[in-house]
Amino acid sequence: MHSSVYFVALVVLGAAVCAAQPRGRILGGQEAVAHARPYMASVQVNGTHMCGGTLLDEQWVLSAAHCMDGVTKNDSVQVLLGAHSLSAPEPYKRLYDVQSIVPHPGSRPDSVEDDLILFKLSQNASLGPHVRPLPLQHEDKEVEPGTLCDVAGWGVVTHAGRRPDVLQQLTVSIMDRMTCNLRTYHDGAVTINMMCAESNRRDTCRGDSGSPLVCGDVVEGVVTWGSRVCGNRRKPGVFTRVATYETWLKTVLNGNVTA
Ligand code: 5W5
Repeated sequence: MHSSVYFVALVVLGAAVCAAQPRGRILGGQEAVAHARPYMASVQVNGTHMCGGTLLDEQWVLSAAHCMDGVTKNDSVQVLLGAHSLSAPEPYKRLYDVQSIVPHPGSRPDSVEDDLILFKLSQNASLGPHVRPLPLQHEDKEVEPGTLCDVAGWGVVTHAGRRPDVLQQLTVSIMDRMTCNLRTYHDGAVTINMMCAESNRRDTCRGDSGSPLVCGDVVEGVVTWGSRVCGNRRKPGVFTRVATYETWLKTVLNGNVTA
């Protein structure tokens, strides 16, 4: 009699704990509609996914500078386009070699400032419905707090670090910078070149760096930051605001900077 009461209590407790956990996927998101984000890139080091990226035109992919931390000349850096599954053969999926890597000159391994990088593909990407660039926001205007934006990636889907095979997506709500900079949040680290999104259970995580934050039909931000607690309400997702980098981006894409 007593033991069955304990058993029922244990089951109820177990169910409550499970309901409180993100049910996988980017951390609380879901599998993306296959190829609905034809601009999505997987930046790969030695054949494995390291970061997300955005195809900007036939030759250039935007990602986060931190993605190359610790990467040396002996490592291979490639960009996967047209993919939904990282492992399955897919007709429009192709791995491109990288001809040059252009980190933002202000980026440093020990800093989150200017966390952007451009990869020039060694061949033009063949464009089509499954591989298509996405324009960047160029108007330097804040995205209103509460705006719902979309982020996708192949980053880990559990706190234990399980890697997904297929692209995951999540809708996040933009948070005002003032709240994001509170002492118990990011404590003043979020500059005007960055923006925050709510991270209560549903959040980006390891391997999502470099992925685009898409609001409406433009890229507003790039997933940044080094090590973070994922899914913690007080540690919002931080994104580099692309609009503030328009001059640098245009200079590199127009071929006026070499690497
Ligand atoms: C990253 C990374 C990685 C982050 C991917 C965000 C892997 C920083 C490289 C640059 C191991 C929370 C590493 C396995 C890190 N970075 C990249 C797969 N890639 C966060 N930083 C966050 O593959 O570490 O992602 O909140 F993802 F499949 F496991 O990001 C928003 C914890 C650690």
